[in-house]
Amino acid sequence: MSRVPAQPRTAPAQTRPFTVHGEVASPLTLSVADLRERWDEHRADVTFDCATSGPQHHTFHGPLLREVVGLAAPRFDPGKRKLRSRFLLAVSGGDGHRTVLAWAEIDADFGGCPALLATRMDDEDLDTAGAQLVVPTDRCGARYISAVTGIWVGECRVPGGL
Ligand SMILES: Nc1nc2c(c(=O)[nH]1)N[C@H]1C(S)=C(S)[C@@H](COP(=O)(O)O)O[C@H]1N2
Ligand SMILES: [Mo]
Repeated sequence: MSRVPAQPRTAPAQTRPFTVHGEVASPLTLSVADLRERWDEHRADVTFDCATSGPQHHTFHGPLLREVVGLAAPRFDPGKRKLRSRFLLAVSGGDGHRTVLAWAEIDADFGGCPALLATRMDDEDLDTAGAQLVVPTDRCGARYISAVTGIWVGECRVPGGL
């Protein structure tokens, strides 16, 4: 009886890490494995509507976006709610799709949205695909950015204004 040679044990393929950068004291470079290991895992059962393919249902797992971005320490005084409410997050995917959230949407003192950076979608770990932004309070799917490559954090400035 011939023996099938054992498959070499290789670590699962990983995408490039993504960055949390901008007006932050401690910029971060994180893999999906880092997200899994360094923060508490939350779960979101969501249904969102896609303009082209209709309602989509998924179960996501991953850390809260506000906890991950919090570790990068956005350059606001955490005790000053009005200053926190000026901050924006721009989340980019590898294909150029991008979106913005206000920090206040996810801040527990404001909108309190439990947005996730998912490490798992349904039965699939996202180490190969890349982390996915999950905005459970959104009715439509456009902000569920897949294969996240970067999160820019910074203060909203009004062009030409005070
Ligand atoms: N990187 C990236 N993420 C994306 C998009 C995209 O074009 N690029 N499309 C969004 C839109 S419009 C929808 S409806 C959902 C679709 O998610 P699904 O492919 O899991 O159904 O992904 C979102 N995330
Ligand atoms: Mo969509």
